[in-house]
Amino acid sequence: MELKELVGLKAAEYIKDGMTVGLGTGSTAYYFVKEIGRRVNEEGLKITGVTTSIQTKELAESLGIPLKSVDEVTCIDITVDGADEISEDFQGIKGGGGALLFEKIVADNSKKVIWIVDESKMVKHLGAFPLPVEVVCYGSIQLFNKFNKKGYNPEFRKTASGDYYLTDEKNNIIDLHLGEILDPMALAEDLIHLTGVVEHGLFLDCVDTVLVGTKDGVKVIE
Ligand code: ABF
Repeated sequence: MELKELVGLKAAEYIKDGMTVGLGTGSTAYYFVKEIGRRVNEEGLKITGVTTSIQTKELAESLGIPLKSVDEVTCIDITVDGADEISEDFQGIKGGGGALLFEKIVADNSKKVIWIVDESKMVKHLGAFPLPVEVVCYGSIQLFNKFNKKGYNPEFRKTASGDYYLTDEKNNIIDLHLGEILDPMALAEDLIHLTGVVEHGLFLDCVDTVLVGTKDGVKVIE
Protein backbone atom coordinates (compact mmCIF):
# COMPACT_ATOMS: atom_id res chain seq x y z
CA MET A 1 0.00 0.00 0.00
CA GLU A 2 1.20 3.53 -0.86
CA LEU A 3 2.38 5.50 2.18
CA LYS A 4 -0.11 8.29 1.40
CA GLU A 5 -2.98 5.79 1.48
CA LEU A 6 -1.63 4.28 4.71
CA VAL A 7 -1.77 7.61 6.56
CA GLY A 8 -5.07 8.58 4.96
CA LEU A 9 -6.73 5.44 6.30
CA LYS A 10 -5.09 5.89 9.71
CA ALA A 11 -6.37 9.47 9.97
CA ALA A 12 -9.92 8.30 9.25
CA GLU A 13 -9.79 6.25 12.49
CA TYR A 14 -9.89 9.55 14.44
CA ILE A 15 -13.30 10.42 12.99
CA LYS A 16 -16.36 9.55 15.10
CA ASP A 17 -20.12 9.88 14.63
CA GLY A 18 -21.46 13.38 15.06
CA MET A 19 -18.19 15.17 14.27
CA THR A 20 -17.72 18.17 12.02
CA VAL A 21 -14.64 17.33 9.97
CA GLY A 22 -12.33 19.56 7.95
CA LEU A 23 -11.54 17.74 4.70
CA GLY A 24 -8.09 18.58 3.36
CA THR A 25 -6.73 18.95 -0.15
CA GLY A 26 -4.04 17.08 -2.05
CA SER A 27 -3.13 13.54 -3.02
CA THR A 28 -2.69 12.35 0.58
CA ALA A 29 -5.89 13.94 1.87
CA TYR A 30 -7.58 12.28 -1.11
CA TYR A 31 -7.22 8.88 0.57
CA PHE A 32 -8.60 10.26 3.83
CA VAL A 33 -11.67 11.74 2.12
CA LYS A 34 -12.23 8.51 0.16
CA GLU A 35 -12.20 6.47 3.39
CA ILE A 36 -14.61 8.89 5.05
CA GLY A 37 -16.88 8.48 2.02
CA ARG A 38 -16.65 4.70 2.34
CA ARG A 39 -17.58 4.83 6.03
CA VAL A 40 -20.48 7.22 5.37
CA ASN A 41 -21.87 4.88 2.72
CA GLU A 42 -21.00 1.46 4.19
CA GLU A 43 -21.08 2.07 7.95
CA GLY A 44 -23.59 4.91 8.18
CA LEU A 45 -20.96 7.25 9.64
CA LYS A 46 -22.72 10.52 10.47
CA ILE A 47 -20.40 13.49 10.01
CA THR A 48 -20.54 16.95 8.49
CA GLY A 49 -17.65 17.80 6.18
CA VAL A 50 -16.14 21.26 5.70
CA THR A 51 -13.96 21.35 2.60
CA THR A 52 -10.71 23.24 1.90
CA SER A 53 -11.01 23.55 -1.88
CA ILE A 54 -13.37 23.19 -4.81
CA GLN A 55 -11.42 20.05 -5.72
CA THR A 56 -12.16 18.43 -2.36
CA LYS A 57 -15.76 19.72 -2.40
CA GLU A 58 -16.34 17.95 -5.70
CA LEU A 59 -14.71 14.75 -4.41
CA ALA A 60 -16.75 14.81 -1.20
CA GLU A 61 -19.99 15.48 -3.09
CA SER A 62 -19.26 12.57 -5.44
CA LEU A 63 -18.88 10.34 -2.36
CA GLY A 64 -22.11 11.55 -0.76
CA ILE A 65 -20.41 13.14 2.26
CA PRO A 66 -22.77 15.75 3.80
CA LEU A 67 -21.12 19.19 3.59
CA LYS A 68 -21.48 22.63 5.13
CA SER A 69 -19.46 25.79 4.57
CA VAL A 70 -17.07 26.90 7.30
CA ASP A 71 -19.53 29.71 8.13
CA GLU A 72 -22.44 27.33 8.63
CA VAL A 73 -20.86 25.35 11.48
CA THR A 74 -20.18 26.40 15.06
CA CYS A 75 -16.69 24.92 14.95
CA ILE A 76 -14.79 22.04 13.39
CA ASP A 77 -13.87 19.10 15.63
CA ILE A 78 -10.96 17.72 13.59
CA THR A 79 -9.34 18.83 10.34
CA VAL A 80 -7.19 16.34 8.45
CA ASP A 81 -4.96 17.79 5.72
CA GLY A 82 -1.75 17.20 3.86
CA ALA A 83 1.40 19.30 3.91
CA ASP A 84 4.34 19.97 1.65
CA GLU A 85 7.02 20.19 4.33
CA ILE A 86 7.04 19.69 8.11
CA SER A 87 10.09 20.79 10.08
CA GLU A 88 11.50 19.16 13.21
CA ASP A 89 9.63 21.72 15.35
CA PHE A 90 6.37 20.91 13.57
CA GLN A 91 6.07 24.04 11.52
CA GLY A 92 4.68 23.47 8.03
CA ILE A 93 4.65 24.69 4.49
CA LYS A 94 1.36 24.13 2.72
CA GLY A 95 -0.13 25.36 -0.52
CA GLY A 96 1.66 23.31 -3.13
CA GLY A 97 -1.83 22.37 -4.22
CA GLY A 98 -2.91 26.03 -4.29
CA ALA A 99 -5.46 25.68 -1.48
CA LEU A 100 -3.52 27.34 1.34
CA LEU A 101 -6.05 30.13 2.03
CA PHE A 102 -9.09 27.94 2.59
CA GLU A 103 -6.90 25.35 4.33
CA LYS A 104 -5.69 27.95 6.81
CA ILE A 105 -9.22 29.31 7.37
CA VAL A 106 -10.52 25.81 8.10
CA ALA A 107 -7.52 24.93 10.28
CA ASP A 108 -7.89 28.18 12.24
CA ASN A 109 -11.47 27.22 13.10
CA SER A 110 -10.68 23.63 14.13
CA LYS A 111 -10.31 22.24 17.63
CA LYS A 112 -7.73 19.71 16.42
CA VAL A 113 -5.54 19.65 13.31
CA ILE A 114 -3.96 16.48 11.96
CA TRP A 115 -1.43 16.56 9.12
CA ILE A 116 -0.92 13.41 7.09
CA VAL A 117 2.27 13.01 5.11
CA ASP A 118 4.66 10.43 3.78
CA GLU A 119 8.15 10.50 5.29
CA SER A 120 9.55 12.51 2.36
CA LYS A 121 7.81 15.61 3.75
CA MET A 122 9.69 15.57 7.07
CA VAL A 123 12.63 18.02 6.95
CA LYS A 124 15.07 19.68 9.36
CA HIS A 125 14.28 23.23 8.27
CA LEU A 126 11.51 24.55 6.00
CA GLY A 127 12.30 26.13 2.67
CA ALA A 128 13.47 23.55 0.17
CA PHE A 129 9.85 23.49 -0.97
CA PRO A 130 8.98 26.86 -2.57
CA LEU A 131 6.82 28.90 -0.19
CA PRO A 132 3.45 29.70 -1.79
CA VAL A 133 2.11 33.23 -1.21
CA GLU A 134 -1.43 34.04 -2.31
CA VAL A 135 -1.69 37.59 -3.65
CA VAL A 136 -4.39 39.82 -5.09
CA CYS A 137 -4.02 39.93 -8.90
CA TYR A 138 -4.18 43.73 -8.97
CA GLY A 139 -0.67 44.91 -8.03
CA SER A 140 0.84 41.42 -8.11
CA ILE A 141 3.65 42.47 -10.45
CA GLN A 142 4.61 45.27 -8.04
CA LEU A 143 4.55 42.74 -5.22
CA PHE A 144 6.66 40.34 -7.27
CA ASN A 145 9.23 43.11 -7.69
CA LYS A 146 9.22 43.79 -3.94
CA PHE A 147 9.84 40.07 -3.28
CA ASN A 148 12.68 40.18 -5.78
CA LYS A 149 14.30 43.17 -4.05
CA LYS A 150 14.03 41.29 -0.75
CA GLY A 151 15.98 38.39 -2.26
CA TYR A 152 13.00 36.00 -2.02
CA ASN A 153 13.51 34.55 -5.52
CA PRO A 154 9.84 34.82 -6.53
CA GLU A 155 8.16 32.93 -9.34
CA PHE A 156 4.57 33.36 -10.50
CA ARG A 157 2.75 30.04 -10.45
CA LYS A 158 1.54 29.27 -13.94
CA THR A 159 -0.85 26.75 -15.46
CA ALA A 160 0.32 24.09 -17.92
CA SER A 161 -0.71 26.43 -20.75
CA GLY A 162 1.43 29.24 -19.32
CA ASP A 163 -1.36 31.40 -17.90
CA TYR A 164 -1.20 32.85 -14.40
CA TYR A 165 -2.58 30.23 -12.00
CA LEU A 166 -5.76 31.35 -10.19
CA THR A 167 -6.79 30.01 -6.78
CA ASP A 168 -10.39 29.16 -5.84
CA GLU A 169 -10.63 32.79 -4.71
CA LYS A 170 -9.31 33.94 -8.11
CA ASN A 171 -6.03 35.21 -6.67
CA ASN A 172 -2.52 34.65 -8.00
CA ILE A 173 0.18 32.60 -6.27
CA ILE A 174 3.81 33.68 -6.13
CA ASP A 175 6.16 30.90 -4.99
CA LEU A 176 9.25 32.01 -3.08
CA HIS A 177 12.35 29.89 -3.68
CA LEU A 178 14.10 30.49 -0.39
CA GLY A 179 16.16 27.32 -0.01
CA GLU A 180 16.15 27.36 3.77
CA ILE A 181 13.90 29.31 6.18
CA LEU A 182 15.67 29.62 9.52
CA ASP A 183 13.18 32.03 11.12
CA PRO A 184 9.70 31.19 9.77
CA MET A 185 7.99 33.43 12.33
CA ALA A 186 9.92 36.51 11.18
CA LEU A 187 9.28 35.69 7.52
CA ALA A 188 5.55 35.19 8.16
CA GLU A 189 5.43 38.56 9.95
CA ASP A 190 7.19 40.23 7.03
CA LEU A 191 4.97 38.69 4.37
CA ILE A 192 1.55 39.17 5.94
CA HIS A 193 1.93 42.96 6.25
CA LEU A 194 2.81 43.53 2.59
CA THR A 195 -0.14 45.16 0.85
CA GLY A 196 -1.66 42.71 -1.61
CA VAL A 197 -0.61 39.57 0.23
CA VAL A 198 -3.75 37.59 1.06
CA GLU A 199 -2.07 34.69 2.89
CA HIS A 200 1.16 32.67 2.88
CA GLY A 201 1.88 28.97 3.13
CA LEU A 202 3.70 29.04 6.46
CA PHE A 203 1.49 27.13 8.90
CA LEU A 204 3.06 27.87 12.26
CA ASP A 205 2.13 26.47 15.69
CA CYS A 206 -1.12 25.10 14.33
CA VAL A 207 -0.81 21.31 14.16
CA ASP A 208 -1.71 18.91 16.99
CA THR A 209 -0.87 15.53 15.50
CA VAL A 210 1.29 14.48 12.57
CA LEU A 211 0.80 11.05 10.99
CA VAL A 212 3.87 10.04 9.00
CA GLY A 213 3.67 7.15 6.59
CA THR A 214 6.88 5.11 6.69
CA LYS A 215 7.88 1.73 5.27
CA ASP A 216 7.54 0.40 8.86
CA GLY A 217 3.99 1.74 9.26
CA VAL A 218 2.42 4.99 10.49
CA LYS A 219 4.41 7.08 12.97
CA VAL A 220 2.11 9.16 15.21
CA ILE A 221 3.71 12.37 16.51
CA GLU A 222 1.74 14.52 18.96
C1 ABF B 1 -2.45 20.23 0.87
O1 ABF B 1 -1.71 19.09 0.88
C2 ABF B 1 -1.59 21.35 0.40
O2 ABF B 1 -1.43 22.37 1.31
C3 ABF B 1 -0.33 20.67 0.12
O3 ABF B 1 0.15 21.23 -1.05
C4 ABF B 1 -0.76 19.27 -0.10
C5 ABF B 1 0.28 18.25 0.02
O4 ABF B 1 0.26 17.58 -1.13
P1 ABF B 1 0.18 16.03 -1.28
O5 ABF B 1 -0.56 15.46 -0.12
O6 ABF B 1 -0.53 15.86 -2.56
O7 ABF B 1 1.61 15.58 -1.30
O8 ABF B 1 -2.90 20.47 2.12
